[in-house]
Amino acid sequence: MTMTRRQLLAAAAGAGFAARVGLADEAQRGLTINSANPKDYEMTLAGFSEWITPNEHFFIRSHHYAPDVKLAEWSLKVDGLVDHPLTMSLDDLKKLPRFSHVAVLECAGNGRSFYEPRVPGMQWKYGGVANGKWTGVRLADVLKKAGVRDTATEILFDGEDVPIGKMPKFQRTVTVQKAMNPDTLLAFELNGQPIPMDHGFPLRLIVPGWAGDSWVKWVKHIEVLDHEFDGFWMKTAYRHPPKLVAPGTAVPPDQMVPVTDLPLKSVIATPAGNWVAPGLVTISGAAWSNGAPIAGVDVSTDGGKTWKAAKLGRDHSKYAWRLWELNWKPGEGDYRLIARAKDTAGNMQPLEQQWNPSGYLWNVAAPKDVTVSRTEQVPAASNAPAPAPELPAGYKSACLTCHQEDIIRMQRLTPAQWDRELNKMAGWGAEIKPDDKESILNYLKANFKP
Ligand SMILES: Nc1nc2c(c(=O)[nH]1)N[C@H]1C(S)=C(S)[C@@H](COP(=O)(O)O)O[C@H]1N2
Ligand SMILES: [Mo]
Repeated sequence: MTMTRRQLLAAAAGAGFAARVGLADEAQRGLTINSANPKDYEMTLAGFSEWITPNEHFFIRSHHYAPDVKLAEWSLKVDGLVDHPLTMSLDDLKKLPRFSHVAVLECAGNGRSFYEPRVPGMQWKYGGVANGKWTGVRLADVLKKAGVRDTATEILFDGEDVPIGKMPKFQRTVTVQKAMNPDTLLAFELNGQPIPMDHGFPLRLIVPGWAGDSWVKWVKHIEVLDHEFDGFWMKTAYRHPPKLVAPGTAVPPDQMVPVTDLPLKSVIATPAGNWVAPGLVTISGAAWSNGAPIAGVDVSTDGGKTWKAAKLGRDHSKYAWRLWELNWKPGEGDYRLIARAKDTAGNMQPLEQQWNPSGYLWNVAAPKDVTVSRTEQVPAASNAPAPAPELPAGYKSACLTCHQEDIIRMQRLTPAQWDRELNKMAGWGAEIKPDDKESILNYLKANFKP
């Protein structure tokens, strides 16, 4: 593939950033670095042209720093409401029957950056998602071996990652019903390789059809409960309102429900940019759901007035994404592309996005504007680096000891949202001296606004 001048410039800019922060490796992997550490790496649009996402292109979402798990010291404990508490090595687990699924792993917050009004959190664009082949054993087989009691209602999973500062530990539960579903796995392989460390080596939970927050990485402890677990990541985070709320509404967590199923969605992978030369153009991408079969993807090149059915890719599997493409022969002009997935139950991808307070499950059929012309359209360059503002006192020690400025810069919040964020961070252990608080807040509000 030959690169356009713009792609070359983008690649060069990426390499420069990578060299500065010592991440040549990841930049070469073709991931966009949202946060260098803890790692939040986004898959690029090119990823939606491959049915199986190779391990090195797989997005990463870690709330804490990745642990360095040593297999020799690792074991899985299963206890709580069971007749026979278990301690299992990876070899013990591998003696159970093996199963594989090609399944989409998508972060609940994927697409959050497109919400209006804006929502704090990782500002994902399209690439907080990937499609991999997961191999492991059925969670149900492990639970049956332990003898789950009838009173069990949910199963708690605990990973090896160590919280940053005073952040709550990443612990999540799934219902007994979903845990016993034969498709729910404890996986030790991704695409035929041991699960890479960033993705949960040596064992992670695979909950096909559900958003990524349930796919606990580095699993070392499974506890069977007969009550609702009340940890932060279940009772406060990863919840959304059960019915429509007006954009911008604050909804108390106890009036929301946990995020579970992935919504029906498609993403346009090509054309990747906003300019193409006239001639034959392939409009292509990927579509997925919570496991409901994709019936088709309709594509419009006139902003939704008329639609044509795309050709679906050959490869498919219940929880996997389906590639699709449509050949298009446009003349010069301005076009608005929209791809809209539908499933066999008759559901259609929405043309308007419903808003929710944490910006989860963004799945609108997003319009993409493309100019077709013989001469390349280069967007007005905003290349001049903005002069670096002077950092307020105490900012580095309060904010940049746990993470870099990348994750702050991307938020672009209102003053009220920055007030709440800084209080949240103080609660999570950021050491903000009372005298420094106001100047830090002013700095955030002035430099990272919507
Ligand atoms: N132990 C642990 N498991 C975790 C997380 C985490 O921070 N710690 N992040 C979750 C979230 S929010 C997502 S979207 C997926 C991301 O998986 P990946 O990094 O393999 O892409 O892992 C989930 N499992
Ligand atoms: Mo996530």
